Amino acid sequence: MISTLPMIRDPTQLASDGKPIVLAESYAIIKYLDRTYPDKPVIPEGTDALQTAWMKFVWTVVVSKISPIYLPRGPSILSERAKEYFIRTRNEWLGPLDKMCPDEDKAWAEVEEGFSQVAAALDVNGVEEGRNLQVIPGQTSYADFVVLGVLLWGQTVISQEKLDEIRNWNGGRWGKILDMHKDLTRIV
Ligand SMILES: N[C@@H](CCC(=O)N[C@@H](CS)C(=O)NCC(=O)O)C(=O)O
Repeated sequence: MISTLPMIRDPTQLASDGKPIVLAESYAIIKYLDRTYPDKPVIPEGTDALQTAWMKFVWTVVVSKISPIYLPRGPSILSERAKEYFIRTRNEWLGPLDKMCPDEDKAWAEVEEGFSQVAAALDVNGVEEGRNLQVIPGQTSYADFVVLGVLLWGQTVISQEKLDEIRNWNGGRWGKILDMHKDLTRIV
């Protein structure tokens, strides 16, 4: 049984029981999509270790710091039914949402420091011709989606003013990254 999001149902591919493929777990979903639709792989051949290590790095320095800011804002964008589920389960799993981020200014400072670490890691690619906007220059891959995911989550729960501030951190790096992927990241 599927119990987490993201999940996909692919009606064009049938499993051995004749039913459409249904999958959860982000990494399994990506591997499936790359295998089934190989035109634009998001995990280029031979880069699984790199992609996974990058995901863990961004998780440690940014996602773990920004989640206590984002999560308590989650209910504000949910329907009544989803809101009840979200608050109940997050309180149970993570502790009270309203006590998750006692000092927001301090939390944002840590997030900014985390983004700076990601920017510094990208700069190792070189800074010319947008080389520091992608983990693999010239090729959007899963590792880029990890950062984009954090920014898109922000678009749903924080103010435009704060988003603009983030876009401008590290010389406007995050705004450039969002803009270069705007066709992929439109929230519908
Ligand atoms: N390892 C899973 C984790 C996914 C996950 O934790 N998703 C959360 C939402 S962001 C979820 O569905 N939680 C279960 C719930 O809310 O009932 C993946 O990478 O897809």
